[in-house]
Amino acid sequence: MSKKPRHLIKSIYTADPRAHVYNGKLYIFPSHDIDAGVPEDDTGAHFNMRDYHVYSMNDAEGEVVDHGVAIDVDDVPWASRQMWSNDVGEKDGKYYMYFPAKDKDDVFRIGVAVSDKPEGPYKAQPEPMTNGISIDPSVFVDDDGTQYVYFGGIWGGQLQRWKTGEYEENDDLRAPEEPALCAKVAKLSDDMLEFGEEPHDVVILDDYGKPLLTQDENRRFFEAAWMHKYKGKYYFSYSTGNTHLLCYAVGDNPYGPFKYKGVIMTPVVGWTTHHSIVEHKGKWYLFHHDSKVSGGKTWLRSMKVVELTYREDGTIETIDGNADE
Ligand code: FUB
Repeated sequence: MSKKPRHLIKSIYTADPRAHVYNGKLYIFPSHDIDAGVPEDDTGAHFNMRDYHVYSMNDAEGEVVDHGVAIDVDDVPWASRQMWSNDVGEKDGKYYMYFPAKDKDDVFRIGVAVSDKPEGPYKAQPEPMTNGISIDPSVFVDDDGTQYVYFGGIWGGQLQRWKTGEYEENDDLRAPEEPALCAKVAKLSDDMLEFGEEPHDVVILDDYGKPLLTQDENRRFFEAAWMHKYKGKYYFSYSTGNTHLLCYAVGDNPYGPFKYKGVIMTPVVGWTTHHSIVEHKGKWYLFHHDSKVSGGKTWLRSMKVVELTYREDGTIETIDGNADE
């Protein structure tokens, strides 16, 4: 594969692709963007998605199979709107989709839905997960089989409303010179339906061992948390949101702290940037999205893939978000 990103699907709009290898194949779990006619605002109300499709590929260069709708917002008893970025984990042959949506009080919560197959259909649990707050859940399985979910997103993702541990309708972030709000991580329970522990903060440190500050908008966490392991190190990657970068930080265990290392991808066309990183058949891939196909409409994105290159020292070569195959 050339090292320029290529679009995977143009028949419908797909975003936030989370990729995993199940049964030897690449499965992709994206959001399904639609033109719902909701005016654009700072909370992201125009991202008014209502269902998820699942995709699979035998390899990253190959054909993309659309398995159709895996679950719709009407199938989720507690949800009202905005089915944002989801992800799917596996245990003992069952598949668990973690997804955010606004509940009937317009608060983002994270729920679980279960299937016998990666492509679904998925059946939702009646209530969101306890402590399942904010957006963008992603699943990471460590070599010992322990499963973790990373999650959270500021601004429209409402993480700032949980600053005190309780929900408050207050969108103030921490002060500019204070440590930035962090993504969260928690082990999953044995039945995969709840967290098996209180969520921890995912702290990102600068070169001097100090947590990144709220004002450090080119490096601090905004949304799209993802974890992968490369040569025994834990790579936490994420979007910086309003500065439109995909960045990464490296640590020695799944909880961190993680030391900031650099930019994986420069800004793409569109406001959001989002991704996953996965190894398949001996190569590493970055799945991501941009808004080129829709002519720049931020809420109508299209998923893409590009091969990722690690340098000898374990750092990642920065990819030009604007280049195309
Ligand atoms: O797709 C809706 C939201 O946009 C996601 O949850 C964010 O990460 C951003 O990509």
